[in-house]
Amino acid sequence: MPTFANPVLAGCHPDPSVCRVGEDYYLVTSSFAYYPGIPVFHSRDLVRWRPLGHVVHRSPQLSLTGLDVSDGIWAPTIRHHEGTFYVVSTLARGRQGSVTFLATASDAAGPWSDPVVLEAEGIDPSLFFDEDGRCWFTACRDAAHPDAGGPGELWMRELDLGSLALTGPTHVLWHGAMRGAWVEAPHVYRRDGLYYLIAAEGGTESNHAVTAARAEAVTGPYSTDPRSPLLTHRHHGPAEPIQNVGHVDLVDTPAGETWAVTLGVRPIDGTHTLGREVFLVPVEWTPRGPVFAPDTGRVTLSERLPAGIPAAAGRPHQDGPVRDDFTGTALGPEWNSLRGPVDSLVQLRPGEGGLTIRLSPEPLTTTGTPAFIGRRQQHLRLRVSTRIRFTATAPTQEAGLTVFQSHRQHATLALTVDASGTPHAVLTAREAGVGTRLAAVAVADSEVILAVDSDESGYTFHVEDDSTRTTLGSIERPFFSTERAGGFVGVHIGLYGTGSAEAGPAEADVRWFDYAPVASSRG
Ligand code: 6LW
Repeated sequence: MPTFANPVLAGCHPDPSVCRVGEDYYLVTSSFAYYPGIPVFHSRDLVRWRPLGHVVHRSPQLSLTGLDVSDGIWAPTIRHHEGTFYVVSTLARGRQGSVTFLATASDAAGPWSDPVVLEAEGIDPSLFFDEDGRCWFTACRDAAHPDAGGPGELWMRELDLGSLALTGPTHVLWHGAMRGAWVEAPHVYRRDGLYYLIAAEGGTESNHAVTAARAEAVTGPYSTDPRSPLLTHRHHGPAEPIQNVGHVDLVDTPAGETWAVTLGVRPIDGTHTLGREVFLVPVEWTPRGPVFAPDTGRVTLSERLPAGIPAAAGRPHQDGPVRDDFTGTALGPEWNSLRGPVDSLVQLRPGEGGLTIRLSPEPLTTTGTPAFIGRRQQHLRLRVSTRIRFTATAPTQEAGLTVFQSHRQHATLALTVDASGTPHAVLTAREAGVGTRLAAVAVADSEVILAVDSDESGYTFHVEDDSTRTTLGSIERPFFSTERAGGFVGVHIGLYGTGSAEAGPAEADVRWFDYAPVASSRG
């Protein structure tokens, strides 16, 4: 039986939502404080996903300034109805608290509309288009209900498609199946005349689970599916390669099957660094409701291909080009900045190739927009390297590579100068905001290769000039894990440049950036 490899989208892509239009599937994920926001992917087979664009791609569609990297844009839902794509999402923990918004587009690649703010409390919004053409908005919020077994409450209101405003009464739908746990990530589906409300419970960590309820009318009353949880790895033990599964969205295929996308993580010895990734799971509808992974009862690293999909879809993914020499007219879709665009700080050199990084006084340690671009780490075994030319004029100027978990937790391998003006490459680790200089080596040339090797044990940093290669040191992998750093994101690896205002303007030239996966059974 032809199979494919899970995850279908590796690296930090949590809270997946999927819809189908004819033969085409579209998927969105959370993007937190990274910019552009809400990546949109396209697929014809549910297995191979290609980046298409972003929903939040113009500034200032939404302001992410001042936010922790794990706050910001959470859990979008994508739907398509009569020629229009709809995405609803929340800007969580922003300056005005949590703000729920809706954006529309006729082409999922964009341009997307400016966000329309919805008067909606809570997070994890979703839309359900019923057969009569009415559109129902659901989300989860703090419960203030005597029946609530936990802090979460799923609620619903109608969305008026003309005015794009919520209208009519609020319907309280459900408080979950697992007493005491927060219920979130609701999506409504209609099957054989019944409405199914599928949610996540237990939190996005090891107790994560999929639960369900159903009703005869879209607004309820919903009764709990007694089989809940319908999918969880919470009891599978630490040897299970995929953990924390939950937060599903379902899609029907043209061949008549149903599949779910779910988030999950691949820990090693109890910690994960790549973030929550997207896994694909078969679903079978029965008179009692959906059955997830009917053959195995679990999300697996190898899964049968959806019906009607050619075996070629299951072959190992062709990774994108290893080398980015920045010869395009824009940065590729894999590149992100923090909390807003960096057009004035990180610039392509048209015609010539390469990248200019203008050092910014904003360091990586704040919640602003530093001169930084990074891409998700999607492979555990990996070599990232960059050829960079930079001559600092003061020790407060630095430019180089960063392995970035958050503004409090990251490592930098930077070109700078010491107090006597001698050029150095310096490896620094920052944990909980406290920086520790781990190693420094004098460099003879202003142009060097900075490199980092990642594997199961950690990250090892090197500097190379034309004649020598020096290893500065290693940082153990758990240092960058979500378990240690907290929050909701995985590692980004990228380029940055920072310098104090007194040191004056300075630029670093990046010739190229390589992202080279190393063959590994773990992907
Ligand atoms: C997401 C919610 C969650 O909105 O994490 O723990 C949030 N639960 O479902 C961010 O991914």
